[in-house]
Amino acid sequence: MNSPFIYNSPTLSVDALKHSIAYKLMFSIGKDPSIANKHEWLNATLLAVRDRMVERWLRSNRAQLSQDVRQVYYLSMEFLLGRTLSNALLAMGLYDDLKQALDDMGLDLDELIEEENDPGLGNGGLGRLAACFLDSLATMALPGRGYGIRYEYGMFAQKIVNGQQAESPDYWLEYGNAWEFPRHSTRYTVRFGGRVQQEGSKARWVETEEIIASACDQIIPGYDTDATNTLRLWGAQASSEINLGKFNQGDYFAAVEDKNHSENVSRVLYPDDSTYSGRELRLRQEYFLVSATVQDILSRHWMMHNTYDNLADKFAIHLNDTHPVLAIPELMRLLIDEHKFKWLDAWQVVTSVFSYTNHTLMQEALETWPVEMLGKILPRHLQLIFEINEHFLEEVQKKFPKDNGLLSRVSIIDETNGRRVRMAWLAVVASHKVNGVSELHSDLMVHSLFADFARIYTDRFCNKTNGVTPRRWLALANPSLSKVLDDAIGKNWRTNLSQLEDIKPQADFPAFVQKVRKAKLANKQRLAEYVAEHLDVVIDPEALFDVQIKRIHEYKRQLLNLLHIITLYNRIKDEPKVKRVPRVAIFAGKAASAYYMAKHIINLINDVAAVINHDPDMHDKLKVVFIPNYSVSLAQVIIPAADLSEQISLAGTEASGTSNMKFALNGALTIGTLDGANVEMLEHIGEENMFIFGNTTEQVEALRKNGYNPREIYEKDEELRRVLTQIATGVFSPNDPRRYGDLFDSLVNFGDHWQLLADYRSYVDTHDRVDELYRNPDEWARRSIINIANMGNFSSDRTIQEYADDIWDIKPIRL
Ligand code: 26V
Repeated sequence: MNSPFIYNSPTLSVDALKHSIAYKLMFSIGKDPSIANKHEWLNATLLAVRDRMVERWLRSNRAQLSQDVRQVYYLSMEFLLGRTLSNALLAMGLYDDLKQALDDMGLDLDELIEEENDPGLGNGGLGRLAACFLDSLATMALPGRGYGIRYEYGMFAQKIVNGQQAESPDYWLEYGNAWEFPRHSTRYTVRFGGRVQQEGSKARWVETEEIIASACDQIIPGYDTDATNTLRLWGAQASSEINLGKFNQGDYFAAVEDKNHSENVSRVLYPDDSTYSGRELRLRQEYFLVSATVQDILSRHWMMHNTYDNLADKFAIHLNDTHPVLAIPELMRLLIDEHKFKWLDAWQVVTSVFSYTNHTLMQEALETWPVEMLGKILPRHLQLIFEINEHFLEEVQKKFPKDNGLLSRVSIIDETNGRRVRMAWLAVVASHKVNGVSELHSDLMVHSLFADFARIYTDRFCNKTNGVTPRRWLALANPSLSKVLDDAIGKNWRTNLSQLEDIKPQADFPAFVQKVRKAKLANKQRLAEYVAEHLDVVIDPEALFDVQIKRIHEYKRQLLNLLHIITLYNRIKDEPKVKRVPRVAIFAGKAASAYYMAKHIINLINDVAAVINHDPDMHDKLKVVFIPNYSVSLAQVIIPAADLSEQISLAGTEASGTSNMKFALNGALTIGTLDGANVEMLEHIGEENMFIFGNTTEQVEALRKNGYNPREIYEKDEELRRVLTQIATGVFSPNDPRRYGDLFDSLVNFGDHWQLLADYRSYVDTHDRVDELYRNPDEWARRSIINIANMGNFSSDRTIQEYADDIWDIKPIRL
């Protein structure tokens, strides 16, 4: 390693960077450059880069304070940020200088970038959306802050052992987190338990257990602007370090037990996005987030305005799903109990500041808490929720005196189900706007889950179709394609994605088409290298890369994808000599650890992969890979390499999807159902440029209603019958032939809840059309370009602009 003090390429910025990195290494990390390891160099680099963001940050914050604009607080239990270094370099235009600086010091920037950990502080779509939103807010200079929890352990790490998912803890803080600013003096007490003491009309919440929430800030840089935002994450600290009583009695372990109990609140992310678990620790986490956040919001407001009279003018609070819904009674409590508000005045504030996004209609993911548990952990909040409910039901009764069942259906307290608090109902009642995340989803929302509420509140519900940030999902993830785009239309698409339309005319120019194809090939090579290195499977970059990466869920139907792959396997087996389009089927995704079926599907994918990849007849025709430990960083490698994007959920079940957008933006063609945002993508991209198949939401519902007979389909479709029989009889699990008998049963004998069999034939036939098109590479590339060109609408900048205008009423700050 060269000495950091030999400067041999002196541009000002490069020199300054070298100096700062060496300085950080020695004086912040305390390491001699001659013996520092790569994590220490990485941390020194992160700190040097961070310094360069701080100035912008301070300036932004100062501007925000002085302009005294209304701002939004985005509350989310999850933020899936992905790696930060590369994004910060992109935002500040520092990549080339830093590359040079590190090169001069004998270090490779790209290697360091890969060394940074990827904080998995989210489950999937909802958490990643929150991260895209922060990026857009910052880039558009919109005044907003994210609030979340600083989990010590993120989403578990996934390994595949004997074809099965194995989970291990993800301690993402192993080498520290250079990006964060611990705010040791921004601390709030969060209370639990105790009881409510009534003193006349005044309620006092007493005898509580206390935990300290301590703030950690991270800078969210905007792209190519001085504007930045802040993500504030709360960590739990025990209110007293050790129990002195027990300590003095010599019981040291018992003395620290209480401390552990308190700090468990921010220990680990709940890695389950499929079923709502009703665990007390989860409830404590949710309250921990919102109590600290609402206290912080009020204290900041007081600092700026010295009054609480103008709360609703100055901020909006957004609830990312129902997980932070306790912010509603928490704000009520603080206003009434601590700041002497009258009930109705407090309610007035609440209903003007809150808004809520629904991200799923799936019954099993909807949060409801037992009244008894809420009463035990948050007695005062339960009382307030009852009061809110009373006021609300009274209003409904007045408005719809004749509708008999209505009151019990809309009551925030579900009396039919062992008395539970319906968090989504509370969110709807208290928010001035409620949105879904795609047109189809928003529509279904007001016709199913919230149908009664849509009658009560006629202008509360709206749609905000999701989007993704082009900075991470095109500029960072796909430098090869970005370069082609830059050469063709300039660089401004990064902040104005609609400009991609300007490449449309070029779709007919062979030179441009060749460039796009070359970029795709480079990305496929990059992925092939990753797969060779990590899975020891050789895949051909010329083959069709057919990709499904997302959480493993029955409704997302990875199993349908697999049925098609086995169909192909059989066709090749039957006619090994026939020339075919070579395919690589690529899967990645985690299954919640208690979700038996999802884990079983992972097992089957790997078993099928083992058989196919070892069969000489399949050689060069078909390969299957399951890439373990899916993450944001992996997505950035896989998505740009995809030819075909699998978006095949049962119509009416995927609220929006966002990887569908990332794939198309990177030039993959979509095979998909008319579900979530696929529907709107179709409107923009055009039928000829997508592969749409399967039943529509209406057809799905009709089948559900009028009786659906999967066995009949199984018996009539010969190819399908063969595939299912193979699965059931152990063709892919010869050592354990009954292993997948239950999967067979669930499809053929137990109703096929997700209607895979109903869509199988149209799916397989559509895949045949995919093959057909892939045989014509220029035409494929042309359609891929049309896809890219039409993705302008799906930037999260567009989404955030709509939230800003229609929900939050916020305007950019001037810098
Ligand atoms: C659900 C639950 C259930 C209770 C326990 C904890 C927990 C944590 C996360 C979730 C997430 C379910 C909602 C979700 O992620 N929805 C996804 O949101 C994306 C962004 O709007 C959307 O694109 C996906 O279609 C939707 O599935």
